[in-house]
Amino acid sequence: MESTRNRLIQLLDKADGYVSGQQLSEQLDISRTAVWKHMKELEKDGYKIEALQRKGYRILSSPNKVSGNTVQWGLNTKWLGHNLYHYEEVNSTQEIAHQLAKQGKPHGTVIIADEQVKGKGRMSRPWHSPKGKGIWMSILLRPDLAPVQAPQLTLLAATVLAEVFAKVFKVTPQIKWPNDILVAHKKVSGILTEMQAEHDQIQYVVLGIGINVNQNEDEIPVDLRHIASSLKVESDQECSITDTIQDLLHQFEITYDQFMTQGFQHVKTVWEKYGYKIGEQVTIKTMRKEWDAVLVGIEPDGALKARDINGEEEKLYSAEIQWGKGGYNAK
Ligand code: BT5
Repeated sequence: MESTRNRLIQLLDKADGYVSGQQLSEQLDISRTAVWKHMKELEKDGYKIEALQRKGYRILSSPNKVSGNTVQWGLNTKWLGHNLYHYEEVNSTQEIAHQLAKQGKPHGTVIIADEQVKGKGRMSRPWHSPKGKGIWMSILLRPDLAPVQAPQLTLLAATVLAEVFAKVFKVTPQIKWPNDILVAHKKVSGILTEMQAEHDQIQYVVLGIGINVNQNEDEIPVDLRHIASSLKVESDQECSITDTIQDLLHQFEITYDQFMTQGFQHVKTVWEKYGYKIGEQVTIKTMRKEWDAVLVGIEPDGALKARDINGEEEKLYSAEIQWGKGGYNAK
């Protein structure tokens, strides 16, 4: 939605000071009265705008709420999130992303909700997405990749989340294969990658990202409290959801573009730096057998590589990984 209002925000954002009504009306190709009306709309959205007679307009502050405007105001990306949909309440941003994908919406479209009433994890597991407490977001991608490479995007997204959590929240994140981000052994974020493919070519991918940002401990459902946490609990700071979305989109775009031009190696290196239990001994359980092994790292096809006591290496695509007694298990 490159709407006039978004472009207006971008112009004000880029300006170092005031922008005259005349300039805005020329650049946006609308009347000065229309410019003024847009300003009134922005004020309704919570922006504080200063309008001085001979100087023009200046944004003094943006509202502390998530909206299409607030996310795009100051968003430092070239293609990601320029087409952005924000909803107060949805069943699942994944559902909406699939609908938009089928309508032909472009690569880089982003869908964000304040609340999901049917948020979902893998294998239709529920994902708790309470109002205003986290980031519930889906990114529509149209990568020129073969379907077997899709898991790389999950791994890539995990590295982006880990890097942003470390930098912004000053926590020590770990990535638990295949799709969880943990802080202090508890899950603060999960990724759900869904794909539509035809003739050995990806049509589109919907990358769902759920992040517990501002929940207090007692706001995490009792049955999840032993395995789940929030960035607020772990970092002791409440953060702006809008700023965090912007940081994530900025970092995601850089990492994605680098991956498309230079390949998987960088993602692999960063992933393994944050990889949970990498280099450590665990017990692996599959349908066929159970054995002790050391987790070695990840493979370009998204598999987890493990080495058993005889030095034999095996690639895992689906397995239960256990450590210690009653530890938190990966599937
Ligand atoms: C995931 O699944 O971790 C993927 C979560 C993806 C959520 C995003 S939000 C935006 C987009 N729209 C959606 O509808 N989904 C995506 P999985 O690995 O299957 O983990 C699911 C399990 O995590 C559940 O069975 C619970 O045990 C646990 N869980 C549920 N809600 C949680 C939460 N808010 N925080 C931590 N753990 C949670």
